[in-house]
Amino acid sequence: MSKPNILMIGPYPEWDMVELEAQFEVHKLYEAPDREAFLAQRGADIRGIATRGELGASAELIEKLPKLEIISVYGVGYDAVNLDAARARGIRVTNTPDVLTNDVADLGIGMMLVQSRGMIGAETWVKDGSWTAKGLYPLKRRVWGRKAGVLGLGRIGCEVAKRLKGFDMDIAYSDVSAKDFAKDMTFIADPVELADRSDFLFVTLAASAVTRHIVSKPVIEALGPEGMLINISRASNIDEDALLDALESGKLGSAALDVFEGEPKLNPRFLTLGNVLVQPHHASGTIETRRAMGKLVRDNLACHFAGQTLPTPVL
Ligand code: 8YV
Repeated sequence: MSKPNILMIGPYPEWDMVELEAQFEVHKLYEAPDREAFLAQRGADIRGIATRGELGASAELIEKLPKLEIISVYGVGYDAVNLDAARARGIRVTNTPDVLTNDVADLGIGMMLVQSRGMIGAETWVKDGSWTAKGLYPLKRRVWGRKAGVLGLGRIGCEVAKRLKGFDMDIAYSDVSAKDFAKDMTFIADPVELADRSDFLFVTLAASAVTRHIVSKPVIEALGPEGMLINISRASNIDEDALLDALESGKLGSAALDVFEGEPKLNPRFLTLGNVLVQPHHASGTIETRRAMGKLVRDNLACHFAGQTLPTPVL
């Protein structure tokens, strides 16, 4: 029997390519010299998409694939997939939850520590001779025992909170409602109030049209000149212009960001700021997690084409 044709929107690690090519007829849209010509020629053969969280699948793309049955996302976030277009055609959508939760939380905590203790600047201090020439490195802010806010107490938010407890922090969270399992944390519905009582504000909620710019100018300014914003979710959850203004004016103390509007090209204003730690959207980027994500993408595709229950369906 011939292998199902699948379309890849962006590359995966080599180990996944080997496995995918063994199971499917793989077409790499990202390598096509002329995407439109490729879609016009081969679009009607495609039965599955393997995409990445930040790349998703647009309505325009879905429309060009009349035989599309499934979109398998390598990532927990599926906000870049046009769910309405998929739903209208009965196209299944899957993601890779759980397997990446701990790594994403680890990166958030790591960024908090690196940024609060000024570790990047401290390394430069050693390497550029400042330690010998100028003496002691400027004092930075402590992490343990301070106040943290978690915006979105889902899987990733819970793992962030669990780690923050290890730093004896006073933790509050916002979500659509108070969670029974989170009685040792303070529930604050309003993100502005949450930011106001936080030294560190973690953004951990799944992005959607509803959460767009939930971290608004008032939220950013409530966090204040001593506060730090840490984003390990999606850029769309933050009003990026307001964030840049506040970082430039000092109305916000600092930020640690793994995601950006228009990434990988980010707003050049970020590049000249001394109070922002920037990371290349790699919170799930460990070999262990990426292997598990790749396997889940393939398992979802394989189950679909075998007529079996999907391991991690979204739609
Ligand atoms: C990316 C992500 O998919 O899980 C998500 O939602 O955005 C990430 O895991 C990953 O960086 C691969 O591009």
